Amino acid sequence: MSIVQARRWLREAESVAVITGAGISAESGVPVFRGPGGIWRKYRAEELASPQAFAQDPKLVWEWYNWRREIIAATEPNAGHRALVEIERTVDDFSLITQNVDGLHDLAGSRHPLKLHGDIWETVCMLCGERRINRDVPLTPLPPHCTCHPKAVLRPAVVWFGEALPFVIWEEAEAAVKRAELVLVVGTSAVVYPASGLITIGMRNGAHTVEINAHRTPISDTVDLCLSGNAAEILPDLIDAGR
Ligand code: BJW
Ligand code: ZN
Repeated sequence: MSIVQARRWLREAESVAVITGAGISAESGVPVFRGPGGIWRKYRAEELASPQAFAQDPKLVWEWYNWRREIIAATEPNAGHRALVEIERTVDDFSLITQNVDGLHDLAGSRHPLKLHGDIWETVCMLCGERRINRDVPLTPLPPHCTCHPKAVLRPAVVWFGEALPFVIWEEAEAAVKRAELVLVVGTSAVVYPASGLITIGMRNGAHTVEINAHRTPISDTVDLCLSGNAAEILPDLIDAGR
């Protein structure tokens, strides 16, 4: 089986769900979490992306986000992000589910990316709960504070380990993979739950599943088809001779 088969599934599907991870933004220059380039200073994502880490050292965690915001602010969507916008234009029932917080799907023109893990360009007040868009790069002083109270600390509006995913977005994502005839899984190590559980839900509900990844992952043996390589090349190739 090959990309020809994937093109056929894409052409024939009336309902398509795409699940993306950090790998789709790699070609734009955004570091992935796991594997080469996934370490910041000496820390892994699992050590920083948690409420406990933030409670212990909010400045350190914000420094990590500042570093990432600086990198992301200088990037642009790549051909992979743009190919998904093209696919969205041609499929009646299309859902884009992303674990990414970088906002590159929005910038590319995707209409309604379902952001499972939040948005790095938003802050939320730990005291009053107000969410705000904030594009300051770098953000200073650290940690930033809310205007509601001198001691009210802002955190990034993202989902950390041990925290629940936004309920309504999760419900939409789950419904989308249940309806989907084709689930495309792009650039994710598929090790973080519950996001990776969406792939299994799609499979159980009869979707064809296609993984696009530079390396093999724990789901490579269970999906219907693996397309091995760079998402920024494979996604455009998928639609070239497609619809
Ligand atoms: C390319 C490429 C190219 C490169 N082209 N490909 C034990 C077992 C199972 C589960 C658990 C467990 N212990 C704890 C859990 C649960 C935990 C979890 O899953 N942990 C695992 C790590 C073990 N999950 C949670 O805690 C979640 N919440 C939860 O379960 O809540 C329960 C609850 C219910 C009710 C009330 C309360 C609680 C929350 C998970 C949140 C994850 N958050 C992060 C940070 C977000 C904010 C931020 O960005 O800072 O999300 S962690 C990080 O990982 C980030 C990502 O979205 C996520 C996934 O990473 P992703 O996208 O897959 O990236 P990588 O780097 O892993 O992979 C990149 C891939 O791209 C690779 O495969 C490359 O090969 C590929 N690639 N270049 C194509 N050019
Ligand atoms: Zn506040």
